[in-house]
Amino acid sequence: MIGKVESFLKLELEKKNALLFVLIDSEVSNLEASSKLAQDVEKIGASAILVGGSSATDQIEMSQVVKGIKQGIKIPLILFPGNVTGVVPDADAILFSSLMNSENPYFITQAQALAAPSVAKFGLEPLPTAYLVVGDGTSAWFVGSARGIPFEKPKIAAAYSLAAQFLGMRFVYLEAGSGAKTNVTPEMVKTVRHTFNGFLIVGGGIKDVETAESLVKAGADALVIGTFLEEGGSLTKLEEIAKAIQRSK
Ligand code: 1GP
Repeated sequence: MIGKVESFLKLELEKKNALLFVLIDSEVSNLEASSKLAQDVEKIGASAILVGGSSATDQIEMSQVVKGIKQGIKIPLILFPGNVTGVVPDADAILFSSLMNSENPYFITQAQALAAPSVAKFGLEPLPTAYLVVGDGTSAWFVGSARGIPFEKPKIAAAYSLAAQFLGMRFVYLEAGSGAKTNVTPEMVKTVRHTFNGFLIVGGGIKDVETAESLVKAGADALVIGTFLEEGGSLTKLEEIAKAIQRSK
């Protein structure tokens, strides 16, 4: 069933060519900094805040950060769990993801089974997502025991995305990994776009307008940016990225 957050994202996508999601790692920024950051990025046009990541494992801290951020924003707060510890109350939705190209079944279905009762209990809207790790050497790749899809093999990413669609998943997240040196290529995004008829999220290593524009032109529906801000990137530049992707499809 399509819930409120998914409907909101679809509506946003009708108004804007592509959306900006900002990833906040609850273990990098403290509560105060995270709340302020979320409010600031909402003002410059971000459509959702993601909280989580594969290295965020302190559930108590995450819970506090989520609660704190939620009070100050109107855009959806979506959990982006790296494990069962990423499931906390007070968020609006969760990228209910299967790391489809993991070599460990735990990350494909077991963590999901362990987490599902809490997702229901906390009233989180599950966004059914195929999480595909591209390349190697990142935390998401290592922690998730992923057999990274080679950057230059877009057809493999497209095959996984089509499988995801056949399995009923409405979101695909092409992930190069947080702080990745190389982002997912526009060629891969284009190939997946031709195959996958759902909401296409792309993230990992995006820090400039040019890259962001090329990924959106290739067919990304939303870009996720995290490290750029963690490393002190300016809000002015993020706003330029937001404006560029909202008009460039
Ligand atoms: C990581 O895709 C997200 O899971 C965002 O990547 O931190 O490199 O922006 P960055």
